[in-house]
Amino acid sequence: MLKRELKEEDRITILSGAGISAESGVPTFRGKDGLWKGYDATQLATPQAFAGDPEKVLEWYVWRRNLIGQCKPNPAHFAIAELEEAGRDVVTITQNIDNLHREAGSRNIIELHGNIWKIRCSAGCPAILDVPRDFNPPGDAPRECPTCGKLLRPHIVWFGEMLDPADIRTSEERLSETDVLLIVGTSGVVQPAASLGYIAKSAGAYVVEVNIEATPLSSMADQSLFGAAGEILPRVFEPLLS
Ligand code: BV8
Repeated sequence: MLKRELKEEDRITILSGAGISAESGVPTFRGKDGLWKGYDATQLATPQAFAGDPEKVLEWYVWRRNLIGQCKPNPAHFAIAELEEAGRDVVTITQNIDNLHREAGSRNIIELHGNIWKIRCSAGCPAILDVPRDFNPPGDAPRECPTCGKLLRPHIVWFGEMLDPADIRTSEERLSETDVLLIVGTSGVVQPAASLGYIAKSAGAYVVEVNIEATPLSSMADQSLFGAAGEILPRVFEPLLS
């Protein structure tokens, strides 16, 4: 499968996007089903949308939690988790907020854009709260900050918001010492996540893109594997899992 043989001592990094969860039933952002409940994510996943109509944004996340709550990890998520469980040096840097890498068993995860099952105070109180999976009504979440009473918001990086500098730093450090980078299921459009792959490339990593189609990142990749992540990843990692 890979032109470069995977070695047991390889430091492997995965940079994943919405496409790795497509086979789990989570809509992608820019694919054919890319509209979330008819909304353009870039119009609703913004601090301005939340400031202007918080109820509409919160209701959209309730709808998304309900949908994502019914989705299960697919063989792509499990293949990465199995590598980690086999003791390989694997880190997953994901743009996804669906928690499916964790639910598949991965633990070395950097969630660049947050997690849909976490909420935090919209006025800046430090606590990050978990949204109970069995909340009633399903998918909904507590509304008031227990500290200050202000509205709670998803612990998610919206468009126009900075990523956590610690996540960026940790990602950059990892990518600068990565032997093999797999860029899986991302259209390479959203910044600064889309540019992270270049750090590994310039540090000498072997870069593999896994996608159903070419993207702006394809020209940087040493090898492009076209197809569904759920079919490709188990085959790519098979030599390290047998
Ligand atoms: C910021 C949470 C700056 C929300 C998300 C240059 C530099 C810096 C910023 C910018 C810049 N240019 C533009 C910007 C602004 C913006 C941006 O990038 N806009 C885009 C639309 C052009 N970036 C930001 O706003 C970021 N913030 O940089 O702040 C700043 C500076 C100073 C002060 C203040 C701020 C924040 C971006 C984070 C946004 N939040 N998610 C939510 O989900 O509710 S991003 C969102 O898009 C998701 O996280 C998603 O993962 C991500 C990226 O999309 P993809 O994952 O790639 O998904 P997509 O649908 O596009 O593609 C799916 C791919 O999978 C396709 O290629 C498809 O072919 C493939 N596929 C499908 N099925 C399969 C498959 N592959 C394999 N197998 C399959 N089965």
